[in-house]
Amino acid sequence: APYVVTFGETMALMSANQAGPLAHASTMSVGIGGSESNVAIGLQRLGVQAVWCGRIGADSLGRLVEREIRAEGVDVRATVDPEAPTGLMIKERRTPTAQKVAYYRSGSAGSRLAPDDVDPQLIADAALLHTSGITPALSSQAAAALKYAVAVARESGIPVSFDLNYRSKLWDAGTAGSAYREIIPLADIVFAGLEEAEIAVGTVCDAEEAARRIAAMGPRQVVIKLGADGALALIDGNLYLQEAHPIEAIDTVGAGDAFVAGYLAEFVAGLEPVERLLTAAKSGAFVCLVPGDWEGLPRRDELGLLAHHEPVSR
Ligand code: KDG
Repeated sequence: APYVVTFGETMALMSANQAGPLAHASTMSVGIGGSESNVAIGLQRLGVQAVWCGRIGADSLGRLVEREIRAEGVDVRATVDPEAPTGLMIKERRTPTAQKVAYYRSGSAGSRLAPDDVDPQLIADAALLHTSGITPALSSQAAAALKYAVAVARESGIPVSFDLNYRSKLWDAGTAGSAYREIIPLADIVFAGLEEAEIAVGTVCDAEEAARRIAAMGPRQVVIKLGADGALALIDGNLYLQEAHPIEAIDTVGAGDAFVAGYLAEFVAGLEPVERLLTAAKSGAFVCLVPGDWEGLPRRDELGLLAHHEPVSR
């Protein structure tokens, strides 16, 4: 059966249960989060087999990461690194509507991801390779792993998906921009928020201009994610606009990954751009409706729920 390969760092994720400064939080919830495993779980829930590769520490949080991703049906290929801890991310809900994210991941096992953690045969037999711009920001070793995986995919004729995923806490825009410009020409599908797209093209512009400039670097599918304003895509030279679902967002972290998972699930299934974007928008909306980076990701038979206004579906 066709499967999608993705890899990156997944961290343990702790979030305070109540709004307020973290210094006054008395209880926290423990979970996991990582852009690429979020996408893998999203694909899996939509019926596409996903494989996630990464590195975890030889610790309880590493077992948590592995167990949670595997519990979703994703095929987990995790290297256990005895020399580094599993990374940690902490979400602080400073006000009921404003969140802050802190990373405790420098030197983590996940950031030590290396080319050796990438199985070339696994990629050569896949339907698609999905990567994100978080990985090259983690370490030069992780950047090398990404370049190796992309090179293997290209040699094997496997489409490459790349989500720019800029994280200002990991690197600056200038460094990120040059890294993006190295990877974009090697990708078939590029996802970016407008600011991320501007970092890649090196100039302030609107979504359509950004998409055209990125497409000019090579990728035939460029999707600009605009959050509550939906998405704009340039696919094989044709322009598409997708509206976002009007929702009351509770936690927008992970919405981009959910969007990517929705798009890629339909791409792998051979569906047309309009359908890819529709499922992407629905999937993104679902994740915003509940706390957590990925927990709200929809199963295929739940996609219609967004249109329901009845509180109970029987
Ligand atoms: O897109 C959501 C991710 O950002 C989150 O789950 C954690 O991978 C993560 C990161 O590096 O921020």
